[in-house]
Amino acid sequence: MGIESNGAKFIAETFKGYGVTHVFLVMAILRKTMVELEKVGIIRILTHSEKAAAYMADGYARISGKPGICMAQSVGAANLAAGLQDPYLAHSPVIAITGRKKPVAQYRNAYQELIHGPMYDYVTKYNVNVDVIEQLPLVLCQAFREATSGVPRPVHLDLLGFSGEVIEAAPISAELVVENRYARYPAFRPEPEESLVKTAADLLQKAIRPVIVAGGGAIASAAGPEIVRLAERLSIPVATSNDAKGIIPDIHPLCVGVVGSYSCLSANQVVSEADLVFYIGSGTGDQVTHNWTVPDPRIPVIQIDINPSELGRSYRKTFGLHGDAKATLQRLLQFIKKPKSDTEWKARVRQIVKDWKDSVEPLRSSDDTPIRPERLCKEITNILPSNAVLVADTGYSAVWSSTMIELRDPEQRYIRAAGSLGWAYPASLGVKCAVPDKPVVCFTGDGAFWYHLSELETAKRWGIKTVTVINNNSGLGQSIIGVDQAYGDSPGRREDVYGFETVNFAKIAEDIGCLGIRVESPDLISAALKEALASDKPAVVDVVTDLNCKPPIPWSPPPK
Ligand SMILES: Cc1ncc(C[n+]2csc(CCOP(=O)(O)OP(=O)(O)O)c2C)c(N)n1
Repeated sequence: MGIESNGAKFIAETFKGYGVTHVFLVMAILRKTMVELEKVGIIRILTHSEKAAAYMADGYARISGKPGICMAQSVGAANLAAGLQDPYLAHSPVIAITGRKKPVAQYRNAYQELIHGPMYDYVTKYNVNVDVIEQLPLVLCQAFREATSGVPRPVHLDLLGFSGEVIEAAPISAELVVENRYARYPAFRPEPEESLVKTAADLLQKAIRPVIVAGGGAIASAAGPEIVRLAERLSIPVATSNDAKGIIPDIHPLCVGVVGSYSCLSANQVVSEADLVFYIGSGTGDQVTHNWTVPDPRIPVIQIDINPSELGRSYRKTFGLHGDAKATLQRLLQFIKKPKSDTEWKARVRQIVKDWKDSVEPLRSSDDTPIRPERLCKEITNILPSNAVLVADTGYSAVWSSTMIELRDPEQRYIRAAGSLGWAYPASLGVKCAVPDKPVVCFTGDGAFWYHLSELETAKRWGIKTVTVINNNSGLGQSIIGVDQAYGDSPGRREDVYGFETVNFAKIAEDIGCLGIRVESPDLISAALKEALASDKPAVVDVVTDLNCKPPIPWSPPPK
């Protein structure tokens, strides 16, 4: 990079150096940089809203571990910030770039602009203004460093000029520096002291009824093989948070399913019966613990986390190991001397899982119309390619997909919204951009899909060939229980606050130039999914389901 360079070229070359392949944006932002990005072969995905751009960058980041980049001009900054909530909660390395008006426009009713900083404070770990070109080389590298090291999370750069034009036009002579370590997470794999790892291994070997709860941190660390090895050596059952679903195949004899509030009965029961819980990269928040009832707060815990502040945050009897999950488990495995097989605990766990699976099988095999979501999930299980990425929305979409779809192959991945309704469809497009050779299937409700329906056009324009399965019950199914409770016996138009028109999303998809298939009978689901997966267009499989189907209330331990 020589004297000739400017901010636009510098940004494009830096992105290229860090391995960025796509950026997601709404114009007008960094227009000169757009020209330079094209020159270096980075694809610029124009979206229909800033929030969708952030979600696409998030999906891209979660599947690849590489920072996902999204951008918006000054007036789009608030929309973009809203889209950072989910990646913040999910520990995803998104780099958000906005423009901000020059000082001459400030403090005198600048058109279209609020102060950006505070809007980003709570959804980023690094939130800075870039006022002069001399800052650019440092903050760009720092953005990648912050996003990928320690706990990955979004960062925000606010460049001078409402579209960042001041920074991109400025001459710069700084040398281009690319630190490959920060091109993807985990940038570092720290390990705890050996004596602590040894003690943890002793505790695990002495426990009679241990259980592993793997969380999103275990996925980020790619610790699946180590978790399975440890589980098999000591016959420890493995439950996962929703984020870690798939880290052990659902059909593995030691897998007990997803634990917490969006959970399998078997997982909650097994974790409640354990005498030691081993949290691996899990935040022990209200969802994964079902409001800290599963397990009981008095239970002894071992916990591995890359962030030392997490160790013991919710369980007071925690033996903490500060480190990367994979590296720490590799160490710990060296101290497991005597394998345990065929324990009573393992037999008990197998029985619990069998009972649960037997109890849901009639619903998974139901021939009812409108179609039951459980049946839809069974059909997806049977069709899902062995290297597929399943991207799920929040609410019942997360419950159905994480409890009723089985991931049977260790190659399959599951990614779900950290809670923002509507996240999954644009996120799945970002996932596909990052892993174009893998089949990507999005599982969403119609309420969620409505949010970013317009991105079907983006998918068509760029040939982003995903399969979107819509559990279309013409309403916000998960909202019904709460509304019914609020109404009680009193009459009224309760559907006003959860019901929608009946809409055929397959028709809309077809109009936009995608493949659309409407399915109203359970025996046609399988053929529709196959056709969608084989199609050379982005596909929507619009499955008409029953608004009144509810997943079971999560299992809670009986009061002591
Ligand atoms: C941004 C946002 N707003 C509201 C909610 C609350 N919420 C969670 S699930 C849900 C209903 C989802 O409806 P749909 O996607 O159609 O799926 P269904 O429950 O019908 O299966 C709502 C309103 C949320 N999680 N996120």
